[in-house]
Amino acid sequence: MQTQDYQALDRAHHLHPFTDFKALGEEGSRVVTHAEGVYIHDSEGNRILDGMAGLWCVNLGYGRRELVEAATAQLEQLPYYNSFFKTTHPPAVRLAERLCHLAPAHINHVFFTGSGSEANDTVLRMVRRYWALKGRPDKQWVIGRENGYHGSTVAGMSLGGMAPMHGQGGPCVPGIAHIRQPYWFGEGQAMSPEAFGRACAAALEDKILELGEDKVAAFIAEPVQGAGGAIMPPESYWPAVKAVLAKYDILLVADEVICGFGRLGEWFGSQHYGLEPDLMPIAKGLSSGYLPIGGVLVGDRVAETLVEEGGEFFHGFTYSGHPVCAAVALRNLELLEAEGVVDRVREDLGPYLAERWASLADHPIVGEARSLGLMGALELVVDKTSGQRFDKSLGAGNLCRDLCFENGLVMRSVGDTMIIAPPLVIRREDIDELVELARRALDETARRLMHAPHRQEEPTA
Ligand code: PXG
Repeated sequence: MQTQDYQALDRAHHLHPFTDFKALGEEGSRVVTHAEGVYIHDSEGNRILDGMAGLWCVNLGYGRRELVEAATAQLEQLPYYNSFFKTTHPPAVRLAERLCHLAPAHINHVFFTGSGSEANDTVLRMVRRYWALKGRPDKQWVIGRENGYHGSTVAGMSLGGMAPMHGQGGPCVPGIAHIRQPYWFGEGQAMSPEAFGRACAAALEDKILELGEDKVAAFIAEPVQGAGGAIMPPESYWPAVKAVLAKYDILLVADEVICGFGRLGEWFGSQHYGLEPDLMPIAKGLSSGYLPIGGVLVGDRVAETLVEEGGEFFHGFTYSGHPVCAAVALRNLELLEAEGVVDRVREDLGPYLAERWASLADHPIVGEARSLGLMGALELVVDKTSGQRFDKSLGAGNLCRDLCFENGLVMRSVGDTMIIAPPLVIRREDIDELVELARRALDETARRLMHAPHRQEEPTA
């Protein structure tokens, strides 16, 4: 089949996630056919540097034989069995043990799911169950953040703070509230980053008092917001949030679906910020995306109550701890460990990316270049000194993303924020290439937009 044949069938039958179906049908999808290392290849013969590790997940890069062999061996041995009704199987047991070994010392249990969204559905049920068992069934509210992302199931999107998602197919799950995000570049520049971080934590306390200080079960947040725009909070933010949660005895859920498994140079993003979460939803990098698997890592406080006082927890999925997915995840963790990938991100690749990425800050349409570990963002602006954004109608971010793709780089856009999160096995020379390709796309974006009429947004009052 040729590209056009795939596109015609795709248009006729395939409804893509997060997609304007009609617009895609008119344009035609890009057909990705194979991949190797940090590169994907399309049906037109283009080789493209994957600056997004698929969708923040292919941490070990493409084409790892070891993962293929782990899957094949397990498919032959036991392709499926469940872990309901008092049964288990070796891959689930071994993966559970390995995960708890890698997790912080106070985390010794895991509940498996098929995805990050299912992990967050599990979180919502588990925190409410925990407080009910503690004799405090009034502690029901969960606080999330505007522009946070926790998945696309009904509970996942309700916990997340993506307004366009809330606007479709509602109403959301009751008992979930949101507070402002610690996005200094976008919302906090009237203050110093440190003062802004504290103000965002104060918003958490205000919300708790508004809902009732005895009524809040948990706070859920990504250590660094991923889908919201690679937003690293000011250093003052997490310590202040932790203090508020301790004051009102509220559980912390650190959503590690993106930050986990080395992205920020630690096994879990929580460790970078010194968080001690009660629950950590995981997915994506757990299997480097080779097969779908997720879970919730459960700290001792919650686990002991569920185990000792719980009786049956009426929750679970057909594919909870799927043996083939678990075998691949286990092998993935072994390889990340054996190859020292996480340490290399922290000690070498993260600092190297930080230095090279920061070099883009001098570009005329870049208002900020930030990174942590192997996650980076660029803020596109029409005027560097004022930080003024391009007029929304110009779609600067999407234009830049499309130009990247045409020039051999996957860089994602969230509004006018450009994002990278490459495979963790990227080498220094690939980072050089990535930065070079990004600069070329910025040049071309600037060339096209600087001549466009209405290039800047009307200042708001
Ligand atoms: N939590 C976080 C922090 C995520 O980033 C999920 C939960 C849900 O995981 P599943 O496996 O159910 O998709 C995610 C997923 C994007 C993008 O465009 C990000 C995600 C998914 C799809 C697109 O950045 N993150």
